Amino acid sequence: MMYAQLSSSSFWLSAVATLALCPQFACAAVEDAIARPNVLFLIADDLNLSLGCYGAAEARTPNLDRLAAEGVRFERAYGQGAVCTPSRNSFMTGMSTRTVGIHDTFVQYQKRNPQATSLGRHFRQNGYQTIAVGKVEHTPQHQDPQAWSLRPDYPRVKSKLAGREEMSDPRMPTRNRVMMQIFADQDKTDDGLRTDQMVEFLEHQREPGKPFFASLGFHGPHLPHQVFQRNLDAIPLDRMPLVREPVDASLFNPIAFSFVPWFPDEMTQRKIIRNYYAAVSQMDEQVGRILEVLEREHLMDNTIIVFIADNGYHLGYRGQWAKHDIYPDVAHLPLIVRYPKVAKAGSVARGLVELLDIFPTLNELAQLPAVPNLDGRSFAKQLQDPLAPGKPAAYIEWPVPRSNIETNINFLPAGHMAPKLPDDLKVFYGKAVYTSEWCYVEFYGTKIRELYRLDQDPQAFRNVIDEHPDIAAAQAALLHAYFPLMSGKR
Ligand SMILES: [Ca+2]
Repeated sequence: MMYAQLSSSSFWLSAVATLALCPQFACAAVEDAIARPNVLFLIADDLNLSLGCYGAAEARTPNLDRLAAEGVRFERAYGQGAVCTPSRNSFMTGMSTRTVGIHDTFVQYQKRNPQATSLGRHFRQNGYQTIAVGKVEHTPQHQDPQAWSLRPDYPRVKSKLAGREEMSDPRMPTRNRVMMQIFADQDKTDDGLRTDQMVEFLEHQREPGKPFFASLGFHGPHLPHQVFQRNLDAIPLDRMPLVREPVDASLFNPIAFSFVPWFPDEMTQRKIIRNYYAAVSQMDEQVGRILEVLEREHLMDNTIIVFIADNGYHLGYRGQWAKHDIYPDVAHLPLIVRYPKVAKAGSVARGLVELLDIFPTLNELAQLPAVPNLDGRSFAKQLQDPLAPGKPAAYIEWPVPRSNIETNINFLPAGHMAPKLPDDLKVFYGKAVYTSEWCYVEFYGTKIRELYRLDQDPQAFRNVIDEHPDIAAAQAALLHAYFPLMSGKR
């Protein structure tokens, strides 16, 4: 906690100096001197690394790129869940999915773990005005009722769409389907309306004398992709990064994925990726609106801005146009933190972090009382020194129902083999551990093991487990220590 001590002493020196200059305690300078930092927590939905600042050449994300240029971009951040609910329940409580007992979309953490303190509740109980706009927890049922001072209703889009596009797999038209909604340039998307609510808060609803913890969960780039025509026009269809499966890729593993592999023609692939990129741009525009307001309200210096995605998304890897698994496109996420008082502008932190580390990090930066039993670890040191080491490993899990696997087996690509499924398993848990160089995967209850070398194979196509038995054993030990046996089985 060296950072907290240093900051604490400098904070008191600054407060005392200001008091000496200002005998009327109510003056604005004193309020500034004793103010804790505000927090603005921005959460994208289903966003992989398709941002300019993460090297996506054709992405149009000037506002998030600016945020990265003024803050710290984390190169190795991982989410703990493969879809919204487990991931959000994990990072909003600072606890692992194994602790909160949530692995899928259908379990409500308030029922499972009512004692879990949420980020919003903790900041509120420590003197913050708190607000959540849009999809922060997954649904109202997942909300911590004690978390928010303000929780405006989800706004409903009233604009008439300027257009739609839908593409689907003729074999599985309801399962493998991507949809897009096009909005007229002057109209409001879901994210536009949510951003209006955040702007209203920042401009008119802040409580004087209190710091705020404001969170905004965007719709974008989740399906249906919501875009303006200008977003589509700005993205070059002919330059979309199609996934090229290497010739020595391992066989498709039907246990690993929730969806039937779908390899549409190249133009369809380009369009799906272009539409996704356009949806990312639409969301980026809203980030820009919020940054403008922060500047206008003179809040940029004393606000910690955190931008993340809850989970990533496949744009063609293994024929997947979805999430729901534990491979890099889904697990490896954007994380940007801007806080000029601590974070070194324009730097890149290369050590591993997990989303569940955000809770203890914000806690440390705001110097609030520690919360016992959090699973996360503060990455505040990496904000000051991007070369500071990260965690030794990051973990994610996801259960695939047997019925999905049986459907996958019916639609296996040519030359791929169906594994024999154990008779007694209704759900197959994929669990992965990521380390600096490796991704190791097991499917509990089966004998399937996979090892990928991330520096040479970042999307995880080539299972090299037979070539590196010692490394596989070490990774397996990490995984088993973190995710213990389930029902006596691994
Ligand atoms: Ca999501």
